[in-house]
Order: sequence, then structure tokens, then C-alpha cells
Amino acid sequence: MKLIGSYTSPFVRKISVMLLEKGIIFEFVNESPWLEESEVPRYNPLGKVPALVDDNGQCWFDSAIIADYLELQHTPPAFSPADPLKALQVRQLAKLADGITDAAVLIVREQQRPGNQQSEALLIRCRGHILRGLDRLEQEARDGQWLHGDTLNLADIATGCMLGYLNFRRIVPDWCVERPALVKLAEDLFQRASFARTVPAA
Ligand SMILES: N[C@@H](CCC(=O)N[C@@H](CS)C(=O)NCC(=O)O)C(=O)O
Repeated sequence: MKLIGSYTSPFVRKISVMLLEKGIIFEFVNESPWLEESEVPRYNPLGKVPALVDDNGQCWFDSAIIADYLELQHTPPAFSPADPLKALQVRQLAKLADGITDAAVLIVREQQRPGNQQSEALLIRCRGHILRGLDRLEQEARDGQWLHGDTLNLADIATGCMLGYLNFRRIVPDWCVERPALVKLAEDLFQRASFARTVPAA
């Protein structure tokens, strides 16, 4: 299996963490999607990472689809409940974490533009998405160790990668203030070997 991605992408990190947790051996192909000569569009017409090439040579893209694909391989541990409604609930929470990540990535891109070309309205809107999303995840994290059920799941992994990205890019750096359940979740996740091995490189 080949994972096409960059070391700083939180979406790529999510897939790396899943592969490491499941003990699936994979080759990491480091490709920046932002370079003119990027090979990423060969794997994903949308030009985004991650993409995954499976052992049959089929290429999968979008981290949510790749996560579904990996779950379909039934390599333990499962990160999605067997019950379809519970599985949908977990995917919705993972989608929420991914949506926060999308907003954070947008802020990073916007802030890379010259100051006088940045849209203050866009930055405020993205910040709103992030804060409301974090508040919802905080509520969900209050019961039990994990966001859903009593085992590590896809929503936890997506949330850990999102919080790691907020820390890495210093977006909403005070996210941890008054969100103790998310802080605890992050502490638990960041201690795992899969997270320690995928800390974003500056
Ligand atoms: N929904 C996509 C988002 C992936 C994404 O936004 N990746 C960023 C890197 S963090 C990217 O490749 N951006 C390149 C671009 O937008 O052209 C997923 O979950 O895989």
C-alpha cells in the first residue's frame, strides 16, 4: 500500500495513524500538493492529499473515503462500530473534526497572502466554525474516555489530528481554555505511538 501525502497535512496524518494503529505496512510517498510540478493530481484529480494506492493498484482519495476503505479491510482494531447507525454517528463526529481542520487550513492559506489582500470576514467566519465545532466536540467528549462508545474510533483520531494541527499552526491557540474534556482526549491520544510517530514536521 502506498500513502501519498505530506508530513504537515492533518488529513494525511489521520490516515497514517489509522494504518499504524492497525499495523498495516505502507510506503509513504512525500508529495506536496502545492508545488507546480506536484504529482498529486496523478493520484487525485482534485490535487489534494491524502491519496492511497491499494495493493491492487486502485487509487483512493479523500481521507474520509480512505478511512472507509481501510475499515472495509477488517484489519483489527475496528475504528467504526458494527451497528450502522452508531457508525454514522461516529462518521458525523469525524466529519465535524475534519470541518474544523478545513477551516484551520483555510486560515493558514489566507494568512499566507499579503496582509492587505487578506479577507478579515473570511478569517472571522472560519474562526467561528472552529470555535463552535470545538464546543460541540467538548460536549461529546465529556462522557467517557472516547468520543463515542468505549474504544478508540475514527472520530477520536480525526479530532486528535485536528487539535494537533491547531497546535502546530497556532490557530486558536487558546482552544484548550475551558475545554477540559478535549484536553484530556488530546493528552491520551498524543501519548500513543501512532500519534508520536506522526507529529507534523515544521
Ligand atoms: N476533504 C479532503 C481535504 C484534503 C485537503 O484539504 N488536503 C490539503 C492538505 S492539508 C491539500 O492537499 N490541499 C491542496 C489543495 O487544496 O489544492 C480530505 O479529507 O482528504
